[in-house]
Amino acid sequence: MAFIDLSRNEIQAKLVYYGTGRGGKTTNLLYIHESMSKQVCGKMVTIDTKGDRTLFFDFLPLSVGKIMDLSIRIQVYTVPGQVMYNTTRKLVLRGVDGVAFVADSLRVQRQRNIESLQNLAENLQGEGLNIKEIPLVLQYNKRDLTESNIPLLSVEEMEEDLNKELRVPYFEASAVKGYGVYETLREISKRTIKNVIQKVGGQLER
Ligand SMILES: Nc1nc2c(ncn2[C@@H]2O[C@H](COP(=O)(O)OP(=O)(O)OP(=O)(O)O)[C@@H](O)[C@H]2O)c(=O)[nH]1
Ligand SMILES: [Mg+2]
Repeated sequence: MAFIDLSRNEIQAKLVYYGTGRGGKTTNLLYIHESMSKQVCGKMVTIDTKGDRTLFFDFLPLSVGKIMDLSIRIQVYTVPGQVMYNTTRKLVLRGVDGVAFVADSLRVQRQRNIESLQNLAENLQGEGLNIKEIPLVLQYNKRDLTESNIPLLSVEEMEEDLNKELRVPYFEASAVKGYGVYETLREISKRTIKNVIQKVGGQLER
């Protein structure tokens, strides 16, 4: 939940990486954690995993600079993508300010991507939020596999499946190689902070 702490001159916002199981949410955070300077990026906490499956969530705190003397802190979370962990996803989504939706480019995951986005819309609605209004970006992950023999969805197909109505920015990415990871984070952070400042500003004026 976004809030302003005037005693510490700080704004905090919550960002959630959402998407189907094994899509690459945790890998995005690991890449950010390994490659960002320690001044920006705090300690990554991973709560409960089984192999590479997130069972609860990952958490990464970022300090991304200042706006008008206020330090901007972003708390980044991932949800467990596996269908059966919906209760946990709802918990992690509580108080969310912005979402990066990580879609898996593997063709076999086509329906799961669509279902996961629908699940996001439903869970946001449960929080009183509208997927068409919340800061949101899409990431089409695993694009490095275009050079393999594994059947992938084209970007046009993913746009048709996921972004036809939303019309939000999308990024082609490879979380393992690191491309598209920062672009995704930068855009969703920018949108989220802008939104939070509007919300917080509105609260201060009241
Ligand atoms: N080739 C390739 N593999 C990737 C990429 N991103 C993630 N992976 C692999 O996909 C698997 C799942 O990645 P995770 O980051 O754990 O996926 P997740 O979305 O956190 O999955 P859950 O925790 O189950 O929701 C791992 O073996 C990763 O190494 C990518 O961009 N390219
Ligand atoms: Mg994970």
